[in-house]
Amino acid sequence: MTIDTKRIREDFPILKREVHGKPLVYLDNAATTQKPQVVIDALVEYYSSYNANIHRGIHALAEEATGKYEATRQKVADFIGAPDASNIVFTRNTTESINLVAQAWGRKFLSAGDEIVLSTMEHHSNLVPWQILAKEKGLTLRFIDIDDDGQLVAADIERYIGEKTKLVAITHMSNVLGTINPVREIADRAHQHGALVLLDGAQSVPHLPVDVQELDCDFLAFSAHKMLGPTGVGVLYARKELLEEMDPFMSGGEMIRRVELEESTWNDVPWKFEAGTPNIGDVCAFSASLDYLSDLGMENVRAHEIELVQEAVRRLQNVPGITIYGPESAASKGGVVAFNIEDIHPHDLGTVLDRHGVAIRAGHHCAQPLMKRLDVVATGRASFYVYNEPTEFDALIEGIEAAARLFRAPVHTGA
Ligand code: C6P
Repeated sequence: MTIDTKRIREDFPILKREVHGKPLVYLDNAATTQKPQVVIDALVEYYSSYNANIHRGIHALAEEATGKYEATRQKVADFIGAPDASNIVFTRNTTESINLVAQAWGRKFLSAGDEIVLSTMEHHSNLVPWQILAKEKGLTLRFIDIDDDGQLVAADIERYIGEKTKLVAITHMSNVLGTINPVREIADRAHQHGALVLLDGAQSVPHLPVDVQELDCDFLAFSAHKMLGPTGVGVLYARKELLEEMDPFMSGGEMIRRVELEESTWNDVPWKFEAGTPNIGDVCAFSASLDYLSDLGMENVRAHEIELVQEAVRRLQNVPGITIYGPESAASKGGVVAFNIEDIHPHDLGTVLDRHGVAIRAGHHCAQPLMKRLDVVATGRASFYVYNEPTEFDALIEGIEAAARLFRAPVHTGA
């Protein structure tokens, strides 16, 4: 393996626990990842040694907290190759980052007849905000479809990104199919037509090396909790000119320069978009997650997940009646395997697996239009991260065999 999982697993206290008397096999990393001790310690350190509000105090604690919070902003910028810390806005999660763009950019710059290009594999977070905006403004939404391999249809990219397109908002990596989309090619085409590009990086930034300048995206949204960090911290990367011309999203304290009774002016970016007291402790702890991933190296994280996904697919393919969704080639796929097994509802499978200590996700994965496109109501989904190892697939397969025994005739999958 490219990554020393034995050593890494020692850093994650939760991996030592048992579930229903079985060792925990955590395969629900696309939902949220576990946290290493350094991140837990960083959170405790904030509350036990420098808890203070930021940007307003002149005492030592406030200065320490402000320094750490702003240093994390720089670290995030470095992690995704952003030109400057001022390109980084802290939000609560990917969902809020996308809503910020819809409200602060979309409401100001889009008007009736403008088109937004999305895809049929989008998470609800990159769908519903655009539906609401489209209704309000009279915009048209266009959808790039997927082919049988779970990849975007190239002809749809050509057909839908055109003169009327003002924004292409697309996932970099699908949370169900695992598909890694050709976002640089999409950005090139969008820019030729004067459109902007928003990437939903909720699944890509935690799992692949991502460089916003190489990808040439205008906006990138992602969440700390999916990359070893605390919940409650999201990131919006945006080009600085865009942040400057956008309206505020939320308003109140912190985001202002000068307030009069009747009107106000705005703070510099990125603080113009961070109204009120932010999630200081969690942002400071996020710094430790970024260090952890940088020390591992994102190329190594990606290589490790390719190995895991290949092995998982190899084992799962032997299960009678299984359908696996998404690209066949591991090179086009992140560490996610969604599947259905004939005669076994994914929720039943998830429940039986839980009794075996195996945590997967079962359901629509906040991608109901994609479920409809795949003609299923739900799928099971196993998703991997840096601490997973191929030996854990034994428990996954045993759990599936147990579910098959419960819900239909016995099967023999072999190894
Ligand atoms: N997907 C999953 O189990 P938030 O909840 O805001 O941190 O992330 C939203 C989000 C946006 N885009 C994509 C591609 C995502 O995968 C997610 C979160 C989780 O698949 C929870 S639904």
